[in-house]
Amino acid sequence: MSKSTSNNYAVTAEPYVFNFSPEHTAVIMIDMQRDFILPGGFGASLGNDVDRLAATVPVARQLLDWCRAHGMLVVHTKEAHKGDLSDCPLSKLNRGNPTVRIGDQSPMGRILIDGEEGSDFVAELTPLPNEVVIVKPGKGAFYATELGSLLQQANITHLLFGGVTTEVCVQTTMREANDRGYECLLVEDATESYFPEFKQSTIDMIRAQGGIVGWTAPLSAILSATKVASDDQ
Ligand code: C5J
Repeated sequence: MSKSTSNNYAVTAEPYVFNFSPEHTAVIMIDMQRDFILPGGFGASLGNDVDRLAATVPVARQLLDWCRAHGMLVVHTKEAHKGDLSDCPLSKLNRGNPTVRIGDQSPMGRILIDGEEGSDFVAELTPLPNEVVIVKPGKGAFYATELGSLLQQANITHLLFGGVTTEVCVQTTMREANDRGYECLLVEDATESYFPEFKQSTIDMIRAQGGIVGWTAPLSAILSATKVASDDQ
């Protein structure tokens, strides 16, 4: 294989510097859907303060814009089910004995059903036509989706993560990716939880023990990442 020189980026991160090449890196924006972020959606119906999540939207947008400007593969995921709920296990449907269930009517259509208003992305984070959208029935984005084969085909080795919620779908997907050999970085202010202490614990867990799941850094560290020339095999 011929050798070419490409630009890598070195990001000041925890637990140590994270190096990546945009060519082999994808950004995965997890579940920035109205049902989790806007009043009247699923998250709000469970009694959560959705404003916490809404505050990450501009940061997530800046992250996407940086990645777009650097020609990176952009992947958006959405947690959504088929209208007949055939991909929603009963355990998920009934967990917590909720008054409002997945598939029920809400002010934004049927909750977490693909194609309904609430299952769609918030306006600021609408995918561009050339970007990938993964519809996932689980918390992890690799489970029962085409994400793994798609990343392999695109020669992706590194992943940047943002999205909601930190300790549920973001962390689950990051752990799935870590087990599959990807070098993963969570962008701390591009992710949020309904529970601030869960967000902090997740960040701590990810970067503990020398980065047992991966790295974390704020968006500012990505924006000010140092360019370093490297030999690309
Ligand atoms: C949840 C998610 N929290 N996207 N989904 O149920 O994290």
